[in-house]
Amino acid sequence: MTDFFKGIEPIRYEGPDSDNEFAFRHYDPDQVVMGKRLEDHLRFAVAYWHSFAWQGGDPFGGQTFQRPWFGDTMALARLKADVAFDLFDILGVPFFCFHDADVRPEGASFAESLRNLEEITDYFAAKMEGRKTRLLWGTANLFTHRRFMAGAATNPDPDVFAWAAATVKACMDATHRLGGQNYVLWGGREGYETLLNTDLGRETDQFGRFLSKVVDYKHKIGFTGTILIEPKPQEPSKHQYDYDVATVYGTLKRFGLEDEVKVNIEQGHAILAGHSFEHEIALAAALGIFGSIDMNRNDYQSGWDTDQFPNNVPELALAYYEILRAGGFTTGGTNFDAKLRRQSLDPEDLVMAHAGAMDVCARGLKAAAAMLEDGGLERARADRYAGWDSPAARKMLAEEDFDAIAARVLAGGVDPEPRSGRQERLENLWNRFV
Ligand code: XLS
Ligand code: NI
Ligand code: NI
Repeated sequence: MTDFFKGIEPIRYEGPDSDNEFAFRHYDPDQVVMGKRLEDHLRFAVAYWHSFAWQGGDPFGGQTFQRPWFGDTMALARLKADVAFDLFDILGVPFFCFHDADVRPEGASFAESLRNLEEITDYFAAKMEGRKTRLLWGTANLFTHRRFMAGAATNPDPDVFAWAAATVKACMDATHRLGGQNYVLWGGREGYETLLNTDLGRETDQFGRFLSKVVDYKHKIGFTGTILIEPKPQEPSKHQYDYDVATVYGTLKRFGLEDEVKVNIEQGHAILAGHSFEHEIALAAALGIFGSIDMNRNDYQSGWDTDQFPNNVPELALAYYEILRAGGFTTGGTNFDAKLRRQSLDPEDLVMAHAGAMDVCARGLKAAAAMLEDGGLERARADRYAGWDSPAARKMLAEEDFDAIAARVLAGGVDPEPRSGRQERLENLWNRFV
């Protein structure tokens, strides 16, 4: 153990009445809910970038955090890994996630960056031995360096496409080597700043070709994890091509990849796209592409991606309700793609931000499970659509053309009677569990 978190013991479950700041009040990893341990339901992951690489800057000011591992050497990258695994141990999280740029210094050439990544990958592999922490997903940072300012796969310059492809190959190799359960593509720069200089058709074609190559490479190396796209409507691009779940599904269908690629849905991105988190999850589940979640909220007033730790149990109850209805996570999990506020300087802040977020998620999931077990919402939903169970209704959907349907309506056998949607009653029901 390093001395960064000195004096902080591993966080344990002490129950709702505990006043120990360094304890879980709701997250008991071994508690069985709907036949599964909470740890196996929630599958928490710590995001390396916000917790260990981000320095606290905002558009008006630079670094606020002073961490002993900040700097561009391999020795500091190893120290960063040591501290990161200390945090994983303190929290008892089963997973973490990283980008290449979070974990290794950028080299003077592609080859040097690759060597650095491979060295750190070996270092991670050694640290993971004898530990429970696994890799939820790996990904490539194709947005920070200036070479990616006009996109990666969608760049007007084929050399950038090539650089991006070689980078994703390296990150998929690292993810595969570490037994990662998913590989994520978030295309922050895959979009445009102005249509005046953009060939939209060409760029989206390029994106499809790139994605097909990702899938081909996955099969070539025998990676059995899930390829995930993380939708976001904008920021940093003015318009991002992976706008939301519906848009991503359209792209996957267009390139015949809907059985190969799923989505990683981030709460803050859903809000930026004008949706609720549960909407995005429910739609992905309905389309058969639900994969994983990034569990970080936006500020509802600010209109950008503030990446805050979750703290709203009723909202999370609805999100986990949709996840449980869809059968729960398979390879996915709950990744805290969340960062401290830039004034939260202390090592304790990093621990308590995660511990509190894990408690909030546990409360949300338990409420969701209770709502499902109660069955009231599902009964009301089934009742609302019950008319479609009749043989006549099924026949209409499957076989009848407009002439046949119109003939039945004209013959007087059809006379719809409006029924209450019962929204307030259903909201009252939800409120009973949160
Ligand atoms: C940025 C994204 C990013 C992805 C990983 O808004 O959320 O952090 O999760 O590249
Ligand atoms: Ni994210
Ligand atoms: Ni985000």
